[in-house]
Amino acid sequence: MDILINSIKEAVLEISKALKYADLSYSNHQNKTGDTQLKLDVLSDEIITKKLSKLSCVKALVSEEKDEALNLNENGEFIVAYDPLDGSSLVDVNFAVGSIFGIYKNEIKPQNLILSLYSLYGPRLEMVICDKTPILYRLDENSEFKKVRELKLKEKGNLNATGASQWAWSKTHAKFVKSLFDEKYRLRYSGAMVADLHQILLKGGGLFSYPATSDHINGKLRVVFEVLPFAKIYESAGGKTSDGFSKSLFEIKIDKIHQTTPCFFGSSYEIEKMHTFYGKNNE
Ligand code: AHM
Ligand code: MG
Repeated sequence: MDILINSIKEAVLEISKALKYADLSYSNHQNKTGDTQLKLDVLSDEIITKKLSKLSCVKALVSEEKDEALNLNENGEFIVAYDPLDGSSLVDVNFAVGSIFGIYKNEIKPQNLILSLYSLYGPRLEMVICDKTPILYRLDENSEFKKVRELKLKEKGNLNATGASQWAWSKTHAKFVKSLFDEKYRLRYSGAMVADLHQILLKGGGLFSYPATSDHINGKLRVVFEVLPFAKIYESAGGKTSDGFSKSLFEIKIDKIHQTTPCFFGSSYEIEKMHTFYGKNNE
């Protein structure tokens, strides 16, 4: 596992360098979810693929930017699922973006997710690595990731990040979001889940949600390489997750590698409050 984590760190460093100077234009291809790929999405995917393909412990790679799983070593133990550059449409405005990784043992099932990692390319380069508890690392002047601290969520926060178009929200979701603002929650939403979830996690609490909408009834965010890696991190930090109805995002059944789901991540208070709205008035 250490070899795998080190290779991911090397890939993250390389992506961070590419972000500074590489071409910001679009390619001619769409990924499986229909997004036109930026050249940077493709380059980040290639950097990760090149690094991880060298490892005999890697059974397969599953990427947001690949239509199918890339099978590597039949006897490998780990399937690495990743979003190579989350929030990539924000690189042109110079916002923070990141890479998200979920390491599954033998087979892609929620219970088999044994390690989650993400990087955040902001003013500093940071990584969070979580097996049992999420730990924050920051790159130092010698290009080494140094441990900063363990991350824990409080019972309740005061930030609210909710995605998608408001015209497409359900009435239930709109009422729930309003109830948080009525409680003096403050709006924080950049459009890169990796940066928005990182902010809530480091500030100690709040809610991030990407609900089901009238145009996308299963939400937008992808289960295998976006939602479950963060669900592990939030639950390990003492928070809670749900798809709006479930007790945890880990209850989900995975049928397809590019499957999406509505998702809620937060401290206990916000998720419990969400259930009081979604449980009663489902309209
Ligand atoms: P990406 O992986 O193609 O960058 O898309 C995922 C991103 C998330 O990071 C973010 O939370 C969401 O899409 C934003 O979508 P919206 O603008 O609909 O709120
Ligand atoms: Mg993404």
